[in-house]
Amino acid sequence: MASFYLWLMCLYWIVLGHGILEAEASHRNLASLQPASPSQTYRTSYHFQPPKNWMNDPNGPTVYKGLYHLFYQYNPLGPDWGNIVWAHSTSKDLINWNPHKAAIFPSQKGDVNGCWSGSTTMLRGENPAILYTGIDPKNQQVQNLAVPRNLSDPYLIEWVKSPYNPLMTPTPENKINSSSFRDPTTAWLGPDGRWRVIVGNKLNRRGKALLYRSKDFVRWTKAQHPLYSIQGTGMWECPDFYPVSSSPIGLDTSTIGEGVKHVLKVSLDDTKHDQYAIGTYAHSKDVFVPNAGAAEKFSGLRYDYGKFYASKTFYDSLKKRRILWGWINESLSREDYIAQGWSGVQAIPRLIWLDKSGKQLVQWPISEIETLRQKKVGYPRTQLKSGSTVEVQGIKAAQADVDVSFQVASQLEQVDAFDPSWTDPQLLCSQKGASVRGGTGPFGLKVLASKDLQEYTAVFFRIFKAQNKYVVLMCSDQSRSSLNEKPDKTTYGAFLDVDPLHEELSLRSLIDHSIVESFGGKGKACITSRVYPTKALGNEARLYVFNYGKANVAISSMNAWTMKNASINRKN
Ligand code: DQQ
Repeated sequence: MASFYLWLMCLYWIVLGHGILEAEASHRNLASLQPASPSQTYRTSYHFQPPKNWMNDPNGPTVYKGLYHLFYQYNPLGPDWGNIVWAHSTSKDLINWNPHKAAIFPSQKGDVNGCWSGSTTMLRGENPAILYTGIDPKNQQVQNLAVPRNLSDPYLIEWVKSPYNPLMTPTPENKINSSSFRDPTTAWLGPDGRWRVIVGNKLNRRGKALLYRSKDFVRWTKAQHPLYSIQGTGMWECPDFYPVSSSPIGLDTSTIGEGVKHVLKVSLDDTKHDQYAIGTYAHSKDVFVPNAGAAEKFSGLRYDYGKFYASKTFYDSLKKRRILWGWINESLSREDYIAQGWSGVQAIPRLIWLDKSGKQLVQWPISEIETLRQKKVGYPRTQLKSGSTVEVQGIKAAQADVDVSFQVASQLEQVDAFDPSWTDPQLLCSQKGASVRGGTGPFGLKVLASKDLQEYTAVFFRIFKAQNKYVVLMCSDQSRSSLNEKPDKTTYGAFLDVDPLHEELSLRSLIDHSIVESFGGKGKACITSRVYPTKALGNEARLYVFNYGKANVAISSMNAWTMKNASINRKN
């Protein structure tokens, strides 16, 4: 650690001399080329997005001196991917954000062609350090370190880079492909006092989480074996590795011990899905051992079955919880998002923990989002008759939070049979969309709907009877979401591990102009979609609850709120 602090002292001198100042100047020049007036039509009201331009992965979210920090991949020059820097915002509540100048931008040989994704680690004494991928002059992916210049600044405005960068490089000896070596995780400290970090990689078609160890966070040695790898999965982007327990109380990233399970998440470049496995971290061998059946291709477990990628968790030491951030990209064509002048939003931060079954994770929007709830409409218990579509009136349906619970236990006589060959819920949802009548279901919500129902996004359930259990399917059907033919309207779906005979079926949707972020079964399955209505815009948008199944269903409770605008440097 001594060498680390010595380096930090030298760095003050070097940086104050010239390095950062020159880089800042060129950064400002680039910023002046940004397009003047981005389109507001599909901008969100309470999801995080910069005022204009391209945004992708959330980077290194953390909390420091009572302030939350979000860094993110950003193109200061325009609405398409490129010229990537780490943009930076801070917040007291994870909802309202203040923008700062970019924290990390090309200024060294080790990142002259881009500052790609990475993570923050709290070193001893709660000092933050960022490991990130730099793109070097040969366009090789290398791993770099940056630390705050002034630890007494809670805003962490200035970051200085290690003169030892790059700290991890691809070489012919280590057989690392220089175009598949990126996105270091938050590091964790082993019982032997050494830090560990994983970096995403692939060798041929084998996806890998390469493991590195270090005593001082500066000199890193590649371990003989990866933490984990799977043949045939392609490049693993943005890996994440963290401990969980079956309570919403989160664990610090370095926690190990009896009863602690670990999650390995990877963002699969091939499919653009964030998949995860639950298992054990065998720390004496430094390997991840997935639970039986959890490994192969991550057995289909996803954080979100819609649009949600390159996600990252952090341990919120303020509130003792683990929080998940994820990037929701556009469903517009490239041509259309460039014309729009911006691209990409961040999902609402989610609390994440292990389900009591131990088989999957559960997610729920952080409670701070409820401070934006404004006007509430509540409905008493009521029957939703077969074939009915009822408007939920009295709220601003284009920016709303709606939470509804259904009871179907007494309505399962007419339920359709489940065919065991139906293993792909997305395919099943696209074959059995919102307008395909079933025994019990489809029932759920029609959101961002036009008054004439020419446009709507349907988020709904459908129940089937398998041999000795009921199967619940949760779908988000975008096929009618817009009269505009051009956006991608793929239907999404997930199986939901809820027993409808004994449990209510809950659905919460966060609706925000062009985002529908839905949580089924109290967060056991999440589906996020981007939609671009042409009629159901602003005050013209409507919200309906519907039941197109043959059986009636009961709404046991339903509350809906208009959401206030968060202050995120956006339209008001
Ligand atoms: N985005 C970053 C990469 C990462 C990818 C570049 C994932 O570091 O692998 O912007 O979206």
